[in-house]
Amino acid sequence: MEEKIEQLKQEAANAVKQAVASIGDLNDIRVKYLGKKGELTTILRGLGQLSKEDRPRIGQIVNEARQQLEQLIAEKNEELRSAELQKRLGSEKIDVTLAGRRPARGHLHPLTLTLMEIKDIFMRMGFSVEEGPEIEKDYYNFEALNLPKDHPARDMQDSFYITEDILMRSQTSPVQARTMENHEPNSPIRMIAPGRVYRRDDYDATHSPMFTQIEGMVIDKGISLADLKGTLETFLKQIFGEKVKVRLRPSFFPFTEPSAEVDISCVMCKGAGCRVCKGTGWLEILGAGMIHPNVLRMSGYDPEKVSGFAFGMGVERITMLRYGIDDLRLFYDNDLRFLKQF
Ligand code: 2NM
Repeated sequence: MEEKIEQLKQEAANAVKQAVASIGDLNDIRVKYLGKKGELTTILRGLGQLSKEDRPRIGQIVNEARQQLEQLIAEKNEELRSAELQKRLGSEKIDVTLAGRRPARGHLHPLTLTLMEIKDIFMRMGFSVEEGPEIEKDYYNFEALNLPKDHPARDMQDSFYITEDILMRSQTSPVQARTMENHEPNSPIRMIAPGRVYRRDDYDATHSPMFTQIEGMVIDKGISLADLKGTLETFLKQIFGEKVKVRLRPSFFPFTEPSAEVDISCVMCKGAGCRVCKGTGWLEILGAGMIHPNVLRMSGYDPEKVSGFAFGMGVERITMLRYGIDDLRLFYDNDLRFLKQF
């Protein structure tokens, strides 16, 4: 019996020594020898069958063996735990000197950037920024702006009508008419109106059924074509650079008389002639003119007492020229490869 116990003890001790893989292995050994049905436990249970003289002696030996084994297992357990800890400390260490990871941040759309810059320039010149509805009355969109009933822009083919007298605004000029209406007759106005406008255009590289416009207007006593030219030149030199040249060509708009197209020297070739300016050296950038007497009268202003100029431009076109973008659709496609560049 003593030999059997000694043998079991040795066997268990060897198993503990070799249990290097995990704490789980060690537990298997504990169950095998010391568990409820473990080998040393079984001997302890069987003490009753031994003679009275043998019982205390064998009992003592088994208990000693159990205690020694418990001790060995506890030591090994500690050893494995500390090895595991060292291993984790080695592999999971944090480099506190490493540069932080920046969270991905969004940014403004290129059209918004251009709009903000244009607004800034005009605000520095004392202009207010006015807004109006995108769903507009035919009266403000056309009638108040001296566009007669038979004007082609008023055709269902050219504008998005919602009812007979309500449509998606085809220009931001209705905001000018509304602003005049909201002012004391003949009181001075310096304003711009940025926003979306809608036209029945096909969607291709140069046309979109929705685009962004900025129009503006100045009304006061004695406003002349010289004020128009000086103001727009000041604006264009800030947007496209001091060196840019500006010229006015005669044109026609129903709401202005006289009317002009405003060109700048080509920003790509500096006026030498290239593909973008079609060899002319000039780019059409603005429409403008002196506000038609009928337009002033319609909104309660007296063309005998005050005069004014007005202008309009496409924000997409200006953005394309500033950044060298050749396809209008890029603004609306939401392709991150494009948007990320601004
Ligand atoms: C343009 C070109 C020329 C314009 C005129 C007016 C108003 F309301 F004062 F009569 N607003 N905008 C105007 C004049 C717009 O866009 C190409």
